[in-house]
Amino acid sequence: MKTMKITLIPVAIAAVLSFSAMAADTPDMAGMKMDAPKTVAGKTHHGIGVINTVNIKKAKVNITHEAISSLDWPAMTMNFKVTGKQALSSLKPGEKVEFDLSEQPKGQYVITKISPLKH
Ligand SMILES: [Cu+2]
Repeated sequence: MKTMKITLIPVAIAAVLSFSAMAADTPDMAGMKMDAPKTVAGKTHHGIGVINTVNIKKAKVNITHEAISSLDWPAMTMNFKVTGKQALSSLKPGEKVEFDLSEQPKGQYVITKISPLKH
């Protein structure tokens, strides 16, 4: 009977340890998911440009933007995907805008905020 006790106790301890490890994992993983866009990508850059075209259906805008020094980007014309519920219909070609740019995990840059440039 003594031998049974000795073998059962480590099993019980192992079961408790693995259970608490699983319980501890859940909040850690949730925290990692939340932090990922901030640490891996997700840095916000600020740009100024002029709207060329607005594609509301695809949530895309074509912008000729000024140089963005935080990205080491020269001035250029390019398409951007716009995330979130932006009022794209209020943007007009030829309009000067300011926008926030965020790097997504796949290295794509999306506009997270865009509005007419206030003088
Ligand atoms: Cu560009």
